[in-house]
Order: sequence, then C-alpha cells, then structure tokens
Amino acid sequence: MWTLVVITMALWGVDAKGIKLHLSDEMKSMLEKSNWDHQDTALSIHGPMTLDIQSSFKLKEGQVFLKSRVSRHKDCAQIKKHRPLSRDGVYTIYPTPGTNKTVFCDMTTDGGGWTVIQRRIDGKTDFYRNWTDYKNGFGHADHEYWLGNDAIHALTKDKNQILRIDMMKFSREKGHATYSSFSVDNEANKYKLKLGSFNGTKGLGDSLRISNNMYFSTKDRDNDNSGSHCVQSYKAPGWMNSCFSANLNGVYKTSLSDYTELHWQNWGKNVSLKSAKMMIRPKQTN
Ligand SMILES: [Ca+2]
Repeated sequence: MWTLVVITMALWGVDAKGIKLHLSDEMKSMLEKSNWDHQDTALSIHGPMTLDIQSSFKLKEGQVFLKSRVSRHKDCAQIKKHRPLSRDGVYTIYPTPGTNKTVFCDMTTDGGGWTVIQRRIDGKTDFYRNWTDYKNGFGHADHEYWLGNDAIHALTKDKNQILRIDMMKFSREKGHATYSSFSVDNEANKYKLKLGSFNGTKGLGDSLRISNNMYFSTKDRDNDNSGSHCVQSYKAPGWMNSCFSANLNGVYKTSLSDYTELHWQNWGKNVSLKSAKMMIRPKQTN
C-alpha cells in the first residue's frame, strides 16, 4: 500500500509535507514511444539522500524488469564521444572490464578526449617511488598522479594510442610534444616502451627518444642499460636507458642543478619545469 502511494506521488508530482517531488523517468518516455507498455514504477527511499527507482515494462508476452544501466567507459575518449559536452575534470574509467581508475580527463586540448596518465603541478606528490607504486599508480586524479603501469598497459596494448606531453616552464612558456603511437608492454616484459614518430612545438626536441624500447625502472628496480642505477642516481623513475634526456618524474624544484629535477633537456637548456602532463587518446580514424 505504501508503495502505491509513493508511485502516485512520483507520477503526478504532488506537494507532500512541503517537498515537491518530480520524477523524470527517461526510460519510461523512451519506451512509451515503442511497443513496450509501462506496468508500474516502484520507488524506495533509503535515508535522506538515496532513492531507488525500479520500473517494469511489458512487451507482448511476459514481463521484463529493467534497471538503468551505468555506462562504463574504457577511457576519456569514449566519455567524450558519448557526452560531447563533457568538461575537463575527474572521471572514472574502466581500462579492463574488472578494473576501474579515477583519472583526469582533458576534454579541451586539441578536441579533448585525452586520458591523463601523469600530471605534475606543484611538487606536493612524491614521485621517487618503488615498482609497486608505479605498477598500481599513486597520487590523486584531481592533482598530481601516476595512473599506474598496469592501467597504462591495458589502455595502450591495442597499439592504437597517441601520446601528448604538455609542459610549462617557470617563465610560463608552454610547449608540447606528440608521438604518433605509444604503447607500454605488460609487467612480465617490464612495461617496455614503444614510441612512434615525434612532433614538437618550435624549439622543443625529442627528449624521450632514448627511452624508446627501454624497460621501466624505479628506485628499487634497475632495468636500465647503465652500469649504475639511473633512478637512484637521478631520482628519475621511468624508461631509463643510460640514462635519459627527459626526467618527467624527477624532483619538483624551481631551478635545475643536477638533473634530478623535473625537466626536458631538448627545450631550452638547463631549466626545470613548472608543470608537465602526459596524456593519451586513440588515433583519429579520419
Ligand atoms: Ca643499471
């Protein structure tokens, strides 16, 4: 009986105890235009903030219960495709069916749809970390973070992604690099990096090239080509050769003194960066 009363309120939108309840049932309006007949709507309130609505519909035979489905998007490009007006911000993505990650989506740069995999803003997050941290990711999607090598592998294993790196100096000069393809192998193959061809803004050269085909190294894993341990020498977790030209996971400092700092060597000499952002999206098919 209680349910019936609530249904009536929901459908007609009456004033009850000073609260006007409006119910917009998108599924109902969609199905009314088809052969489905709306049977009833049940509504239950759990505490002040949660409302569950279940509607049932009938085709010609039998009864089918329908529930609103939550869209699960693999990356920011899919979110942008389904909701073109999406803004820059934090979203949940599902790199594989069983895993979810909160990420920052850049929905404005060059058409948007970018999944940000790394972000540096102000140095409040420590990037000098171990293998497990880089595997799983760390930091916060609304601030500084590393998405996680397992997730980056899942997003790039189809070898259909491009990489864009946006950088800014403390002088506020901005530049960016793009790579026509970007993929990271699985953990068994030490997250080996594969890069396509480079393009950069004027004066900004390809500092990631010597990291191509390299394994990932962290402060507790030396997978580099050097007799020393590049990450420990330069606080530079990443795809170390012997050792690097770009230290995007380096220490956040306002000036450069010993190459442990966040920097990109082929973009003006000897300056550290104020911000850096690595992001990926599928290659355009047109
Ligand atoms: Ca070594």
